[in-house]
Amino acid sequence: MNSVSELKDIATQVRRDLLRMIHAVNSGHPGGSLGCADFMTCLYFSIMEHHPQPFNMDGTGEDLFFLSNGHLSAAWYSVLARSGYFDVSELATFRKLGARLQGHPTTAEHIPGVRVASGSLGQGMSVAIGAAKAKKLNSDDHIVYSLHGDGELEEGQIWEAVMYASAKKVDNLISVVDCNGKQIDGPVDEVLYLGDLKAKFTAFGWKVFEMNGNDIAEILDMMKIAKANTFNGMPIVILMKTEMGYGVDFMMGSHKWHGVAPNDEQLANALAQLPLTLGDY
Ligand SMILES: Cc1ncc(C[n+]2csc(CCOP(=O)(O)OP(=O)(O)O)c2C)c(N)n1
Ligand SMILES: [Mg+2]
Repeated sequence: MNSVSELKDIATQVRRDLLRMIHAVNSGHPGGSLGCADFMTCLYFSIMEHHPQPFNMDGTGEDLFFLSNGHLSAAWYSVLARSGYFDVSELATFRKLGARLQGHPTTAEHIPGVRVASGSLGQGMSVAIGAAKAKKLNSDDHIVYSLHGDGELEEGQIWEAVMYASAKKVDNLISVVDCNGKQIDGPVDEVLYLGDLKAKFTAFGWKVFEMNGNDIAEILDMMKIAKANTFNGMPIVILMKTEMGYGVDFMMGSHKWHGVAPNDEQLANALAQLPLTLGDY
């Protein structure tokens, strides 16, 4: 169990990693990745019971995580490497031809930690529900987590999955929505207003929690509460408020950094705001 200050240091290193990875190939998605770095760090370094080595594709006997908003791959790969799934030096191959660390995660490359391809938005909740149901059928008493973008909730498949999960009492599932209010083309409210998400999920029969996803202590507290509410007949969703680009002042507050790489000068400026903690890859 890592302390809040240790988790903060890891999240800072994850932010450095993902910015350097994206900068090196001049492509990727820094905004959402920076916003969700705290949550992913908490998940892999404190919340989940998981076994990086040897990696077991079946995931039997451990908690599972599915990244449905697969464009946040840079943050996820960093967290996977830093938590022991593969060597951190491999982060230098991000998005390169033939590399295992593709821009959107795939399974064909057999990268440890990745159990399903993602990037085509809307599919990950259905996947997570399937995995959660499989755990129940196998009497495997573990939890399945999934992460989704708020823009991603505009996909119809999400709402079919939401409806299914409560009707079938999939209560070993904790889905988290990255509520950064932004998506590729602008503010979510302007692209397609989602309305009152808390009321919607509640109406669909889910237990709803809210938290600030850029406050590590709050993430730990709320995830503990969410966990305590599993196996209670209802699926759980956490509406996680984050800031796109969190941790780098000039990347915050706009959707502009959804999918744009920093140039040399911007990288240097960003890294100056994120002190080295664990050592760069
Ligand atoms: C099915 C599908 N449609 C469109 C896209 C293109 N796309 C990639 S990211 C994105 C925006 C998603 O918004 P959000 O989930 O809020 O992610 P954020 O911008 O906050 O990282 C879109 C439309 C996609 N990846 N998959
Ligand atoms: Mg968003």
